[in-house]
Amino acid sequence: MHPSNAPLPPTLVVIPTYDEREALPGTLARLRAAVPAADVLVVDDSSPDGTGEWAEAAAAEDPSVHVLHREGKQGLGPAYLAGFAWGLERGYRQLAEMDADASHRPEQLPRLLEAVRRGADLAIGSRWVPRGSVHDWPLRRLLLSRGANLYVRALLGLGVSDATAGFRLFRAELLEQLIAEDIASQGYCFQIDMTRRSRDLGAAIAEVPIDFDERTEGTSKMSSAIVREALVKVTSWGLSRRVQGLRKALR
Ligand SMILES: Nc1nc2c(ncn2[C@@H]2O[C@H](COP(=O)(O)OP(=O)(O)OP(=O)(O)O)[C@@H](O)[C@H]2O)c(=O)[nH]1
Ligand SMILES: [Mg+2]
Repeated sequence: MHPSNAPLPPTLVVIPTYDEREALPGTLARLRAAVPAADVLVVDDSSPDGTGEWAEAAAAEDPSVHVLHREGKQGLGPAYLAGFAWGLERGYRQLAEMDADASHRPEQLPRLLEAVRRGADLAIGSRWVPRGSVHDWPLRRLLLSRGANLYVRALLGLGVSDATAGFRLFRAELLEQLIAEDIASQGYCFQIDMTRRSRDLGAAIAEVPIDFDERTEGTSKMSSAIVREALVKVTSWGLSRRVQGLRKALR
């Protein structure tokens, strides 16, 4: 736990939203109560259900809440990159990723804060380490997440159990280097891509166990296109890694 008397470095929690009008109010209230010292940036892709307008009203009431509006649904990756750029420009020293649908428990954000306080450059809230868990997920999603992580592990050897996790905290210095790179991944693949690049930059990556709850409000944005993107990119990164390894061995 983050000791409540220790001052928190300027911290921004970035929450991407698309049609999360039902889920966002509860998530935001829990987050503000759990870690009142952290600021929040909602990055909304012009949700048709009015999430952006609701977030705007919340920001007018609470100076710690901010909103970035983007034109049309452009994917999770671009939303995060825009949110990170916004936060880094404003001098935040650590920046978190969190879903709007309360799948990530805001009350467990202190675990990530503590891991970075202890020296990690990137803390990942992980479902697939001891004491990590998933609640109420259908078998299909469990198999997809487990299978994706095993595939990533076999091809990329990241040494991370939950490379697709979306509950994370980055130290600003690492994020500055990452966003200077050309990151084109859009869906889940964005999380794998950020992990891979962090590893290549020599970052200290820590996984902390979290409880992941199935969303109870709103609808999933998960799609077959998102799975396809991850499969194609992870395969091509894995192959080029093998080719590079072979080239080195033949030199
Ligand atoms: N700004 C923005 N946010 C997005 C986009 N796609 C998804 N999100 C948000 O990203 C977060 C994760 O998306 P989810 O739909 O919960 O995806 P998921 O967790 O894989 O799917 P479920 O487990 O079924 O909830 C949520 O807060 C979404 O609202 C997008 O294109 N733009
Ligand atoms: Mg979700």
